[in-house]
Amino acid sequence: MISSELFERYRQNPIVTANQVPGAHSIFNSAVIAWNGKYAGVFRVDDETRNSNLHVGFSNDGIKWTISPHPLNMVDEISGETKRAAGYDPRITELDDKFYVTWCCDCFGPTICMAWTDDFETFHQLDLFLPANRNGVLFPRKINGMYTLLTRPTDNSMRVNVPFDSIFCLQSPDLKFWGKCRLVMSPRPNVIWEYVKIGAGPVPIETDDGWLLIYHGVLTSCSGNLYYAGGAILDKGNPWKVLYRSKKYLMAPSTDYERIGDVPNVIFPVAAVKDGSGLRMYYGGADTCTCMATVELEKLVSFIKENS
Ligand code: BMA
Repeated sequence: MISSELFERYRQNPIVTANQVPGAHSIFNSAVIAWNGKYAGVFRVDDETRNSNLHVGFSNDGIKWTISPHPLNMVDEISGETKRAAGYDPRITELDDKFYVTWCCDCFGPTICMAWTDDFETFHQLDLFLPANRNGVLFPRKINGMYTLLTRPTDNSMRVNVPFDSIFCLQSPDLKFWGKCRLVMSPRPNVIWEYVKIGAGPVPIETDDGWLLIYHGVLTSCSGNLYYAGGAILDKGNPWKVLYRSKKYLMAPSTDYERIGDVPNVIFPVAAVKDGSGLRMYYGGADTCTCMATVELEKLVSFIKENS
């Protein structure tokens, strides 16, 4: 038995597999957002050279997706050039009538990229963040007049274990100058499922209790890293202050599509979309496919508070 089964996995998971894009090796860790009464997404598509690209996708119901066969190009706001958006693990934030995509690319180690679009056709890329850095997640509104981003500083060891393990918060008046760096949270040594490292997952959701943050937590075992979903509530005005944080994980890899794949035993949450009183969480399964699970928002917040 895995956990309290707080989330209900979609029965026909995985919802997106490599078969949906010609030449794809895998499609996972992909971001989804409600858009114009439908859904839009930015998908991580690893190709047959094992490079990671971003592709846009559209869906009427958030479940059956049409994904562009072509990697996404971005207009670089600095140089004016159009170039392929190589990278991985995108998130999408709706903020001030625009959609901001944050993702990770390799530039002297992993770092965070950011771009905006208002039509999911043309994407305008902004400056890179300082490497090495991962899991950049932009809040969906300014906090005290400042754009606010969660991030995890890391080292430049690309895709292996990192000595930096904690989530930080940065603020900016203009999406260009970032500072006011604050530690949000570190792994808790006595909470085994997240003792190695943690990273922000979906864009935080504002609730009466504070910002709901779903994150990933990593446990290193004899057979490698296991990735779990965890949950915390952050203070609304001071999001670096953690009000509640569940000692129990929210979801653990347990199905075949989470346990078997390129990297086994991985649940990597990247998007959470409100659906009435519920939440749809989109996550990567075993670094291979894209999956969905649902939960009642109130139930999730209570679970985090009760297990804090
Ligand atoms: C992280 C990232 C993710 C991946 C996870 C599990 O470091 O590379 O893209 O899903 O590892 O392999």
